[in-house]
Parts: sequence; structure tokens; C-alpha cells
Amino acid sequence: MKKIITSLAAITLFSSAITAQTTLKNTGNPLFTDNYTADPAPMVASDGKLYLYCGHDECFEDSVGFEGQYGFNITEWLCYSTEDMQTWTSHGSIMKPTDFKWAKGEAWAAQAIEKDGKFYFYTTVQAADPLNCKCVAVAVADSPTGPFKDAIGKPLVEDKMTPNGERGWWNDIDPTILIDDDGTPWLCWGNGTCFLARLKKNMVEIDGEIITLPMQNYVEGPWLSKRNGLYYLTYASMGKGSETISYATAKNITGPWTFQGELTGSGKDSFTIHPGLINFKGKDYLFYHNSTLSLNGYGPATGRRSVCVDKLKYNADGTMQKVIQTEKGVSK
Ligand code: FUB
Repeated sequence: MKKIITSLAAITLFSSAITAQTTLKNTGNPLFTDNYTADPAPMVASDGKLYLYCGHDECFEDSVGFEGQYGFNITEWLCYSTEDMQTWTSHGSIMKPTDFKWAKGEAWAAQAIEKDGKFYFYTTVQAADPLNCKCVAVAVADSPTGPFKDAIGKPLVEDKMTPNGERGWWNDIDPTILIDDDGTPWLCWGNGTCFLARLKKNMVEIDGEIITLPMQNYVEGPWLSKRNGLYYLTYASMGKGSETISYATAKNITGPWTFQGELTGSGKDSFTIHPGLINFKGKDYLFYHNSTLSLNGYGPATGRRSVCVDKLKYNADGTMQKVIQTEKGVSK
């Protein structure tokens, strides 16, 4: 095993659930080898730590995924944290899709953000009857590691709110959240179509119209960020047979957006790739996933992905340099 679990650091009690925290050393990519992990979403909290949220890929032969034997089977979201990118704490599961009473499963991509001492977790689930569609859900917690609870008791976005999307009931996945300099929260999401909406300052209601952002070669997995007054929309784009990461920039979040090309190639052995950009302690990083890890006798597969991280560099004009995916990652 590439990484060694160095200690059982703590046992934390949250709402009668027991979460074992383990400490992991960064020895390169993939970053975590205690679990299969996908759709990385980094967040820097006011406690100075970087928290990394991801889906727990659990596609195994005896557990058929909802896209077939080697497809996705993602039943919970995991959280990891670090103070230095070298030593990571695994906090285990922070939420399951079925914690949303109206959902029946599928822990697809998510992103968390801190506002006024609360942590908002925007995520994707499959709604149960009568909706039966992919939905954007929102949960809230007092701590970055939960416990997270459904914030509104219903979907934040459901299929009937996005009739203009080309993928129908499949549209409403992969939310990304940005709080603008004036305090306005913006939510962006979508598969096949990239949707954008303003949220009310309470973080849990759409404020006004849902618009679409034309993005070249767009598939899914948008990630909103802002740097030096310039907005960035980084997303999974269609490459040659598998996804790559591309990005666009804009002076106004509602557009026009300028396509800036590919930021990465495909994730090794993975059809999907999913960006998560963060500036942490003055350095920029791109999180993504590939499928190179063999764990407990199971090899790479569509539904057995692993989070990776590499350095991200900006040019003087604000464009990003192409990220080369490395095995060393940001390990020392
Ligand atoms: O993990 C399930 C889906 O795969 C995500 O929602 C997409 O972004 C893709 O990574």
C-alpha cells in the first residue's frame, strides 16, 4: 500500500454516529488510498484548514452500480482536511444522500462553502417518487465536518425548474457555489447545459431567473472561482473519448464568457474528470480525479476513482497554464 495510515488519531462523537479520524501522509497521486474518492471539492475554512469533500466510489463486483457492473455506486460523501497539504486527516462520511428524506440515493458531485459561521453543502442526489430526477440539494452544518442536515426539506433545484436543458431529468447535477465580493451567492450546475442562478443571501433560495451559460465543449462538473476581478468557470469538457478539463473567463459572471481552452487532458484510465480549484496559504492547486488506484484487490474502473492534486499556475494576463498530471503531485 502506497500510503501508510500512521495513527488512529481520534474518535469523534457526532449525533450518536462514531467517526474514526485517521491520519494520512501525502506521498503523491492519487492523494488518498484509504478509499476510492471522486469529484473533489476543496474549501478553505476560517479555522485556516483546507477541507476536501468528495464522493465515496464504491463500485465492486458484488455491488452493482447504477450504470452497470463497473459504473458508479456512490452512497456517501467523505471529508478530508489538511493544514499543510502533506498530512491529511480522514474524517470519514459526513453525509449520505438518503439524509435528504425526499432522495433515494446517489452521492454525486458536491461543494461546500462557509458563510457567517455556517457551512453550506450543495450537492447532487437522485430524488425518489414522485420527482424521479437528479436534483441539487443543500445541507447546512455548524462545523465543516458536519453533521450536515437538509437545509430546506426539498430540492433546491429540480427538473421542472430547468426545462431548457438538453439532458432532461439528468440536467441538474454538479453544483458549484461562489460568494461574490458584494456578498451575492451564485450557484452554477448542470450536465449538458451550464446553468447559473443568483441565490438569496440566506444561501438556500434561488433569487430570480435561472440562465444558461454557453460553454464550448461543455459536459458537466463546473467550478466557479474569481481572481483579481476575473471570473473563471472551469469544467469537464469532452475530449477524445473521455473528459478533459477546460475553462472560460469573464468580466461579468453572467457573461460574455471567453473560452480559454483545455486546462488538462483526461484523467488516467477514467472517463470522467472533475475540477476543484483552490488557493491555500498563497499557493494555487487543481484537484481532479483519475482511476489508477488498486485497493483491496480491486483495480481501476469507471466507478473506482481517486482524487489527485497538482500545482496550478496563472500567467500575468490571468490565463492558467496547462496542468500536467503528475504522480508526485504536491508531495514533498
Ligand atoms: O461522480 C458522478 C459524476 O461523475 C459527477 O457528478 C460528475 O461530475 C462526474 O465526475
